[in-house]
Amino acid sequence: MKPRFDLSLYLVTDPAMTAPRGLLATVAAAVAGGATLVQLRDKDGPAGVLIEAARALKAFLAPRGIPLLVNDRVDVARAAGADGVHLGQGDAPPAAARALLGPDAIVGWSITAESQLTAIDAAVDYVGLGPIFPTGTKPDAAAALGEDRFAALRRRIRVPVVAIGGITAANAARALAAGADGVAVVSAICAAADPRAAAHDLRAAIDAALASRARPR
Ligand code: TZP
Ligand code: MG
Repeated sequence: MKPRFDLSLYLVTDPAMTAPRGLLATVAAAVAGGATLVQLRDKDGPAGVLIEAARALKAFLAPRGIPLLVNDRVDVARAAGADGVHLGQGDAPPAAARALLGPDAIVGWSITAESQLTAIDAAVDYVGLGPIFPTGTKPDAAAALGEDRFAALRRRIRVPVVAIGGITAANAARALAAGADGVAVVSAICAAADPRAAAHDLRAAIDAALASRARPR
């Protein structure tokens, strides 16, 4: 069965930002603070290093019921027994990943523009939409969508959507108000002096925003 996944506070790791503390320690702190999903993202890591890192993360996360996804690398996800992949426009198409990983894998897909909406097919479990706000973390990121464009695109997507790009505890509620089901963050947790506290602050902002959205007006 496909594992249940909760997009509400999605940690995306960065090798340079997690280096001082260590990847596993940073992920553990984020989980203690309330992260619900983890993506191993390392654009330059050799396959062997990535597989080892993914295996260590999977061993930590699985007993806690938190799925592990791997950015870009279907081969690494498969070798490490990760729960799925997160793919972008330049990666293997979702249907190809699905064929390799099977029906139970979680397949995420990045969308940055309206022209990409038609490529969302049945293999896609959720969409990462962004950047919603300006970000310094991804130098080749498209220009920030802003909340209004984000909301307009989100309304045309039938699967769950996680917002990404420049999200912090201070603006997470705005991403959720624009229709996101959750927020994905890199620097707000990985570069924080205290990643657990940072995740906790995000968690509080998200929970408050989701609760106010659920309340009938
Ligand atoms: N994809 C779109 S923006 C982004 C990615 C991976 C980087 C988000 O990083 P941050 O530090 O949360 O702005
Ligand atoms: Mg990619």
